[in-house]
Amino acid sequence: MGRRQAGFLLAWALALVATSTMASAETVEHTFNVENVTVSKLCQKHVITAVNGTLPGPTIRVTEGDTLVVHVLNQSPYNVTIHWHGIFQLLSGWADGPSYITQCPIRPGHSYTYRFTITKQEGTLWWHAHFSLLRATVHGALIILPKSGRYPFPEPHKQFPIVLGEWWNGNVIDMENQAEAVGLPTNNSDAYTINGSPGDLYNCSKKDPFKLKVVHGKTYMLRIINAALNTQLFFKIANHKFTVVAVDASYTNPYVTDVVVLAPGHTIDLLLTTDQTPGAYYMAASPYFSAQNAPPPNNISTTGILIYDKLPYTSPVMPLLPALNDTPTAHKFYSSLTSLVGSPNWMPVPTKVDEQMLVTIGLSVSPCGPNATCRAVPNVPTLRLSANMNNASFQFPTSLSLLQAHFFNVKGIYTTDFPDQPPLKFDYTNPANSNNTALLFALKGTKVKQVKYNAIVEIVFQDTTIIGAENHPMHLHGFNFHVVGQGFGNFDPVKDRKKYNLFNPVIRNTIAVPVGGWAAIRFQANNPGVWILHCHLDAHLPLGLATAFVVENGPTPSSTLPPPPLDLPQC
Ligand SMILES: [Cu+2]
Repeated sequence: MGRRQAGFLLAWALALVATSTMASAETVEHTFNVENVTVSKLCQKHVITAVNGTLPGPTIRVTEGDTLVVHVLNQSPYNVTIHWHGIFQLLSGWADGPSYITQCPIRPGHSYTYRFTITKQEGTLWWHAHFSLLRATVHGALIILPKSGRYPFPEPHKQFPIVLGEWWNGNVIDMENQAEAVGLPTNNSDAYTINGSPGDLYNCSKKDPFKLKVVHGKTYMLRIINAALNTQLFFKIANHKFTVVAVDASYTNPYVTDVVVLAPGHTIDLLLTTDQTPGAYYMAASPYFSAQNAPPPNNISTTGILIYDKLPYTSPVMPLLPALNDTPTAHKFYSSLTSLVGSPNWMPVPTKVDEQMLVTIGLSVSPCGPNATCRAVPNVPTLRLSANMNNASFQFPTSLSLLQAHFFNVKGIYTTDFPDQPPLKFDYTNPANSNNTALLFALKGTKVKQVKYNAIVEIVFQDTTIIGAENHPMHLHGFNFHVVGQGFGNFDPVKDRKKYNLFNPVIRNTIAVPVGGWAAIRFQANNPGVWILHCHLDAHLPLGLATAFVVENGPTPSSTLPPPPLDLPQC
């Protein structure tokens, strides 16, 4: 065989290998029946709203490049929408799902088909309801497998989704309506859950904890999702270490730790090596609570059990979890993550910033509203608790979605005057702000920020101590962003910018802004549409901790948002 022929054969063999491991794009189709079902939990029977009768709902598995088609049939008595958390929705903004932002809700007895292609992302994401508090029980994992069939780390023996949740003994829709009527946030939850089960530390929950059966000496991938509504969660497995390899479906430099923390909305992919004495070990999640001047949450850990194969049952070892207010442990984890330069879909940090924004986030009070009596401020029935960004407390529209208003040029639904800077400069993190009534008030409105196609946006989120500082997990739809910096206290534009990581900052879709501190993010607005930016604590979203980006069309058909699908729900 001549050298040329051998070279050809080698090229052919490589091509064959490439075609055999590269998955070709497919259409993956699901039907979601959203319906009320009766379940037993914490010693009682409850009626919950769930997808296809399960909690968590069905796990969706796709390969990058696939088109996902989900027919949502709303057989529940409530309005519902489904959001595909972390999916870019390139030119498919009509499928993003937040109610009154990209669509009107799907009314009871109606249906809507979400259809979108998953491009340039792989890893663990999830789907959840984006109406009222329904995501408490309407959520599930969305796993995007790499098109190449390969990970930037050794192939794990097996992989498992671990969905952390939060449970209320009561109807969450009624709960939100009651809280809204009197201008207060919703009540704390009654339990946390791992894959739907509260676990051994809760009453009537010993029968059915989540069990993960493993064999000794293997490496497993856990795809952890925080689907809780209002609570950041620490997660540990007794005696075991983790190697974090991705967060929010973006690869990270391998980070070894025995504890991780996830804010609502976050996901973590980690590798777990079963290298301990064969036995039973608890996995456990407990709250990280940073809010000042707020009632502390339930502090009973949810547990599951890691069980090494072929063993007589032994009583599991319990991990020692961080304290409820262990901000140093949470911050160490969040600030130690870096992106894996050059890994699939990795993007360098945009350097030239077109839109520079400093945005305060925090609590406030706002008008109670006509014909209502509020109880948020003693003896002042005209004021409700609210939350705001740059002193604007977001009011959701009710007659049309923002995306429809933008696309069809309907005036009067929103205004484009969301401020780039706080309207009033003050010492944002001075503890004395908590009782400074001059800073308390925020007006309601539907203010958005409009940007040109492909604009580079930098947002510095600045927590305030008004009413009380708190770590708010800020989630942006439609884009990932680079977290170029974060810290405590007031952002210092000169000193803090010098310390930005512009080389390998972590890439996320949700940033837990340090309590009484700041975080700086950058993204490129390369997706025309309307994209909500909001606190992923469901206690704060209806209070108004949100705004939206209206991203204009670009110059070409491939940078222009197509018209809505014909079955887009009507308000
Ligand atoms: Cu918040």
